Amino acid sequence: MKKRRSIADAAPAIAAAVIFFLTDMVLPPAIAGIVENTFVVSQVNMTHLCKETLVTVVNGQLPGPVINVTEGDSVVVHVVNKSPYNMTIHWHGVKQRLNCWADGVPMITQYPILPNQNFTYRFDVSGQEGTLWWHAHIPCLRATVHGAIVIRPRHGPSMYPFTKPHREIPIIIGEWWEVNLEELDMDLRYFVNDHFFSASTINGKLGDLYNCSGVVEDGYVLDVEPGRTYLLRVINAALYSEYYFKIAGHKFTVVAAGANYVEPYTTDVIAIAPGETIDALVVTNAPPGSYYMVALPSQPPKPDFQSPVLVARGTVKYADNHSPRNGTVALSSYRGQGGRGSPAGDVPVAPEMPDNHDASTSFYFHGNLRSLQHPLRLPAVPAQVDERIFITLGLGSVCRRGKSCKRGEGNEEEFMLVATMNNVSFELPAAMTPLLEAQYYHGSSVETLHELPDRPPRVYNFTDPALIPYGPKAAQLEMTSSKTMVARRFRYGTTVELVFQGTALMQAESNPMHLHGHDMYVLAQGFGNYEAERDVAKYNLVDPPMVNTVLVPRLGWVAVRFIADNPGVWFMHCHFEFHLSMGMAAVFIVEDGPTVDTSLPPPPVDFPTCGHADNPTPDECYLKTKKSESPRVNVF
Ligand SMILES: *[C@@H]1O[C@H](CO)[C@@H](O)[C@H](O)[C@H]1NC(C)=O
Ligand SMILES: *[C@@H]1O[C@H](CO)[C@@H](O)[C@H](O)[C@H]1NC(C)=O
Ligand SMILES: *[C@@H]1O[C@H](CO)[C@@H](O)[C@H](O)[C@H]1NC(C)=O
Ligand SMILES: *[C@@H]1O[C@H](CO)[C@@H](O)[C@H](O)[C@H]1NC(C)=O
Ligand SMILES: *[C@@H]1O[C@H](CO)[C@@H](O)[C@H](O)[C@H]1NC(C)=O
Ligand SMILES: *[C@@H]1O[C@H](CO)[C@@H](O)[C@H](O)[C@H]1NC(C)=O
Ligand SMILES: *[C@@H]1O[C@H](CO)[C@@H](O)[C@H](O)[C@H]1NC(C)=O
Ligand SMILES: [Cu+2]
Repeated sequence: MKKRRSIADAAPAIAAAVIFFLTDMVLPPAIAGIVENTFVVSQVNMTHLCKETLVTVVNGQLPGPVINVTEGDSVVVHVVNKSPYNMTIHWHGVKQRLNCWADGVPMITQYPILPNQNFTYRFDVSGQEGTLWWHAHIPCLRATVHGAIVIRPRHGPSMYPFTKPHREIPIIIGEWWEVNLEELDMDLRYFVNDHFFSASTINGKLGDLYNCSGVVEDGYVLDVEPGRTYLLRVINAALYSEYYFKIAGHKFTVVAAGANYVEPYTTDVIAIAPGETIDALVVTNAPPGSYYMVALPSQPPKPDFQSPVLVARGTVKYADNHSPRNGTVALSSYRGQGGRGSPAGDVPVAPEMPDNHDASTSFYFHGNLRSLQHPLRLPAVPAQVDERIFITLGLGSVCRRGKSCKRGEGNEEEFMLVATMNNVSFELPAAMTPLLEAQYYHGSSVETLHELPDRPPRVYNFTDPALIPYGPKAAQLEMTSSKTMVARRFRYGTTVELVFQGTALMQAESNPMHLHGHDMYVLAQGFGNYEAERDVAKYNLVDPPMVNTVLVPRLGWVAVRFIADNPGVWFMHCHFEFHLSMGMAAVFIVEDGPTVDTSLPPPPVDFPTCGHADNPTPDECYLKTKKSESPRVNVF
């Protein structure tokens, strides 16, 4: 176990600073460092589509700054909140071993950072290499408050389990929103108005498929040299959509997913859902010229609601004065790939994209990932399962005024749409001590929790497409309920098997399910309804990929296992923002183990408890909160 160092006295600096020191680690005299960053969150005006929009960003940039570290480093990020919003930053996929305090989920792990307040995050990146990302965990603000986390091997790029790349480039797929994101969250939560983003983006650029008054939007340009290997670190930071990503005339070799290495897998298309990160090599072995890179949002077909298909386009541009290293490729060999345009001319070659309703390309892309034998790979999949939870994901209705309501003509506004797991929708209580603080100081006496059940209360044909529109079949199933803090408690070291079952209840969306603080082994997936007798046989117990975000296919299921060996309070939720705002979430509480090395240490000294650093003691604060709250049912 690595010893934690006090870095509280490291001087904050506006510019990123890297302070190196020698470690006492036994293995090769590698250098681990402290990487220090300051994130100033503020609002800036940005103009796209002829319209000035006020956006909340970090250090004036969209996407925000890259956190660039090597495995084993300690990261310090000083967040200075100059925005008018409450803020927290979540380090998506960072395991935060024994460090749940830095996980950045408001009211689950910490109080939000209020406007004009500061907060310092401190965490290590050990045992992980590849691409992760950071984002605001304030509803919808992550659309613009996000950036890449790049973790390189500690002993340098020659330690990559693949060709050392010539350059490494983050590719962040996102969305450009012209609506106020705080209002967007309210509208999603209370289902007031439908909103759409105005464009998709690649590294913050919309691309030449968008124009207004004849002025075309800039696209992201990747300048390349021929005959080189580039490592693209692809991140889906979008609120709304899965994406298909392609580069005309080039193939990808996928080498990592969720900062875990995978067996090299060659494909011409990357399918990526919100919260996922995919590392892929691209060899520039096409005839020198220009090639479009395209990010296409995908969505379920009708009868699901159809949103406009908004495509982001960038360009891979070969340097002019080079001839290809690998000889010339005959024109016909890439024309035949369905491209149009001319590689040597002004018009870049465009890739042929999958249909935007295509679910099987995403299914096969994800199904083809296998974990790579590598020293950082986690131990073998545990064969023994301690707890099994079968979780249905769907939508449902609650009565807006909390009373009973019956669907009939003219009373549609009495219903509120929510998203559920096992027919219960997650709600944060209005005022409370953050759950982690309450759990740390008061353990199992924590109130206001509602247990996530082991299985849905009713069995029905989960994936019957006849449920999708509001029809007579859905009417019998749609009523549901919201509970504060839907949660599960696990003893330290429990092996948990989760089967996520997508349902057709009022929609047929996929669901990218994200677990904080742990990686999950992805054992199997399928379309239709999960059947244990049949599907357990499909489990990959040999080399399943490990991810922090697992995509549950549309009208399908996925089975995962994880070991609850990181004490703390961890959010588990869908990474589609509309599902999260509507309550598709739960909290996993992992209890302390028997030793110091298996127990959550106390909060850092400067960690604000009960909202103020100068608060008396957490105890008094907790009691104060408890008294002022109305009693709630405690199911534990
Ligand atoms: C953004 O633009 C508006 C209107 O032009 C202006 O009133 C406002 O001060 C600007 N805000 C910032 C942060 O630049
Ligand atoms: C990240 O660090 C590596 C090694 O220190 C350096 O080569 C690279 O340019 C850095 N990248 C960024 C985006 O800062
Ligand atoms: C910001 O956080 C504070 C403290 O938890 C809370 O009282 C307030 O309502 C929050 N503000 C918003 C806009 O959510
Ligand atoms: C927050 O940090 C900034 C920059 O380091 C500093 O100027 C400011 O005084 C700090 N504010 C608070 C409330 O600590
Ligand atoms: C601008 O957009 C319109 C509508 O999307 C399109 O018809 C037109 O060709 C575009 N113009 C340019 C210059 O791209
Ligand atoms: C569920 O519905 C689908 C589509 O209507 C149908 O193909 C399937 O047989 C049904 N399954 C069961 C178990 O009834
Ligand atoms: C969900 O629970 C409600 C009661 O709260 C019930 O009426 C409904 O049938 C249940 N739906 C499903 C899909 O289990
Ligand atoms: Cu979802």
